[in-house]
Amino acid sequence: MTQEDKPDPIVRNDDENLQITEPAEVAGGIPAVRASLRHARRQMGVVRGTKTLLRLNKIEGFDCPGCAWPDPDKRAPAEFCENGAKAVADEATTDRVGPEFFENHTIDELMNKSGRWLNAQGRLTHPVVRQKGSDRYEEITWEEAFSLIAEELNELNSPDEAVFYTSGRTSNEAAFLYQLFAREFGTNNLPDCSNMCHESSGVGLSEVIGVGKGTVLLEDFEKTDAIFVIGQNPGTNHPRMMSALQKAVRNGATVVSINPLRETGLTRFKHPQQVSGWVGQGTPLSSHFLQVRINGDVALLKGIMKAMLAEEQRRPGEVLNQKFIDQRTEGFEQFADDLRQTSWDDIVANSGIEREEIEQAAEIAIDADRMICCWAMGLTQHKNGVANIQEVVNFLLMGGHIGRPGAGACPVRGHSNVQGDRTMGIWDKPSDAFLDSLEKTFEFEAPREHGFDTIHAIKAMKNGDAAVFVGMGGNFLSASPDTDYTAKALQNCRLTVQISTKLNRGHLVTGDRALILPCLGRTELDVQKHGPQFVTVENSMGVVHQSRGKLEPASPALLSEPAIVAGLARATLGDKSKTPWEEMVADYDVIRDLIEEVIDGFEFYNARVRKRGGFALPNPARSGEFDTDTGKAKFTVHPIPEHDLEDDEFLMMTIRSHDQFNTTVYSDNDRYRGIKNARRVVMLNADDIAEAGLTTGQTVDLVSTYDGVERVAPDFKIVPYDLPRRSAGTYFPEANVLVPVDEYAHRSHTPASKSIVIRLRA
Ligand SMILES: Nc1nc2c(c(=O)[nH]1)N[C@H]1C(S)=C(S)[C@@H](COP(=O)(O)OP(=O)(O)OC[C@H]3O[C@@H](n4cnc5c(=O)[nH]c(N)nc54)[C@H](O)[C@@H]3O)O[C@H]1N2
Ligand SMILES: Nc1nc2c(c(=O)[nH]1)N[C@H]1C(S)=C(S)[C@@H](COP(=O)(O)OP(=O)(O)OC[C@H]3O[C@@H](n4cnc5c(=O)[nH]c(N)nc54)[C@H](O)[C@@H]3O)O[C@H]1N2
Ligand SMILES: [Mo]
Repeated sequence: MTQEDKPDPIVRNDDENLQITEPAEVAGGIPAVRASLRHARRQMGVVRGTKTLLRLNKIEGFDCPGCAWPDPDKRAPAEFCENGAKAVADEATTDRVGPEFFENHTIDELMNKSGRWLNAQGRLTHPVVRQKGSDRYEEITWEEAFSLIAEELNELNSPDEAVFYTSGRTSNEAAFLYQLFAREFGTNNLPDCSNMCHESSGVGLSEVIGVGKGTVLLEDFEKTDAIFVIGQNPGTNHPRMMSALQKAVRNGATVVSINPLRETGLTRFKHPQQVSGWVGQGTPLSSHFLQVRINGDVALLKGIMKAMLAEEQRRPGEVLNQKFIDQRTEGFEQFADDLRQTSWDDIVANSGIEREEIEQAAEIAIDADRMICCWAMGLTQHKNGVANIQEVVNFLLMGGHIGRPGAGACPVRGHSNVQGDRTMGIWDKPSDAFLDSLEKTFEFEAPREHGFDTIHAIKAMKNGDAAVFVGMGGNFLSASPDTDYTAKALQNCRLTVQISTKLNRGHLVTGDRALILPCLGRTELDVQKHGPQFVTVENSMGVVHQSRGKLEPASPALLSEPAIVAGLARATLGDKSKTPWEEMVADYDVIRDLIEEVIDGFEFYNARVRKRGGFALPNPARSGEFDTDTGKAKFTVHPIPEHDLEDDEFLMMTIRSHDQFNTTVYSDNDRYRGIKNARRVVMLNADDIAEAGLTTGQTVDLVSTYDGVERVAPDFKIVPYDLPRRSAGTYFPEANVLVPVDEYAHRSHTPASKSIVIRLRA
């Protein structure tokens, strides 16, 4: 295929045959156990499958690549969940994609296969290259691969024409080396998946509480009285969180869920690893479900807080934590004034929730001595993503719920080490203190100018301001917004390099030259010169611990991620670099010693991480210290976002099904939502379907016309679903073509993939 024939980058599925049944009422239980075992057997065979699942998240085993939820200290015999098991089975599969696969398939041919098919072909085994003008990938040695990349990098006009992307599965050790290489090369262009994920949480929290991370530990769930779960679908995406919620409920806590969808896990849950979870009705979890409109959370939270303020007037001293507000925060008066001026009409209209229901939710918050708020992508992926997070903080601050046991902010991270990668310096906006420290340890001059985040990396490649793309894991093409635009951006590059475990669509839309460098996964034994190595990761609650792979590597030709980075660095930087790349790879303890030198909080890293359960990083807000410019936590004021939809417009959120991990699709089923054999579907309220004269199962094109540009996602089938009027739900990544590259959150630049205005074209 030549560069002139722009391939269609839309994710096409195999033949679909939509079936609709009732959504499941209970999450977990026997169906979840059966689904995990079935998946493991299919990918790995009976023995390897069972052994692998038993090593998952054990103190001596590997960290589950499924999500970043922490592990309890007293683990169940097998602390795994259905979807963690799927993620592991997907990596530990016995199928292989070797050089002969690429001899037999041109890139054009592969473009006609679905993302699901590509992933199902198995693990990548050898480095391969696509030479300029060639229609396929062919085998290349590691040495040749490294010198090809070095040559391209060194020919750039400026180091800032290179982009080094990271997805969140990369270990602390690999991430630290990767950012060091990028900075010794001379750029801060280190975009990561977090830019598309919890960046709004990081920016929002840093501004108002002085730390960009959550402030709770797992044990806080046992001590809390109320948990608000906002814009998150833990039954599918963080199933291990369900055990923590179940325990909290048994201890008397109330769970309130705020979501446009009545997600299965949030109503009832059966613990798949407890006998009591195999029978009976399951634990009722969320008695309070607020079916908010898409992006109606600011309005709703303002409503809850307005009700609290009114109640404080009726019962002075009984609702707010006035002492905390006076001593530890600022901006309360302005904040309270704004709430008083906000009308109930606006609140009800924009949240879609009646005043009475809002007041009931306020009662729960008032009654709670200790309260936790959890959230995920339903809050971060809006234009006002940062405001959403800061409204959650306002809500917590009213009751003094930050900095004491059983209470706090809990952004639930996605990728298993996305938080650790950031701690290690994978960041386009590093602080001067971090760079100073890096320079001192490694004796080089670090670039100071901030780099590209994901959105700006895409634009730079599209405009010719960047020409080499390196992806440390992930699927940049399909995960990014505006698939067609991003495809053109990648095709504009001179070189695209993907360091990967599995084949994905991102390997097919390339620069002039392209490389796939296959690496070891979490599950695999990593033996270096000084013997078997382990890596370390940081979970969603700031606890750093070991992960040790045990399986035979998928191919003897695989290198570990740290070894790949070191190879790249030596080839590119030569003797200019004084960094001991080879020694660091020979023994990862050396990497950890150097991390300890550069980054605060890692004192005695090697010793402490060898202790059972690892160690928690310092977090000032968790201990009641607010590291802001004034030393106080800040109340902030935000307008209610309004979406003035035309009569034929809908507000669309792009979400995950029960059977995918981000861009990796395991099957076309969404068991909990009762949607089968189809992913090109659009969920709509039944009354909206009737009013528009459409029918169930009818095929329509989805169209977005942001900024006058028409973006079309063709052939989506209509599914009636219980969601608010004028809302639409589609799956990520099928609907990413509709997300405009310029539609992103203020300040955090997170793509607004949960609030895209669309029309349906029959
Ligand atoms: N099995 C599995 N596990 C995963 C992943 C996976 O793909 N599969 N991905 C991982 C990653 S990287 C991440 S970031 C997390 C993602 O975890 P989630 O954030 O749970 O994932 P999404 O499917 O994007 O779901 C967002 C939820 O927000 C709701 N929502 C959408 N818009 C709004 C809104 O405006 N307001 C409110 N209140 N709710 C809204 C949706 O209905 C949905 O329930 O999961 C991680 N874990
Ligand atoms: N419309 C829309 N877009 C979204 C989202 C959404 O909700 N809606 N969610 C966003 C979010 S929250 C995220 S986090 C991003 C995810 O974006 P990414 O992290 O870029 O995407 P993934 O699908 O997780 O990446 C999967 C690929 O990673 C590789 N891989 C897996 N394990 C390893 C490993 O151990 N090492 C290496 N080197 N490679 C590995 C495999 O080759 C696999 O094909 O997508 C974002 N995009
Ligand atoms: Mo994510």
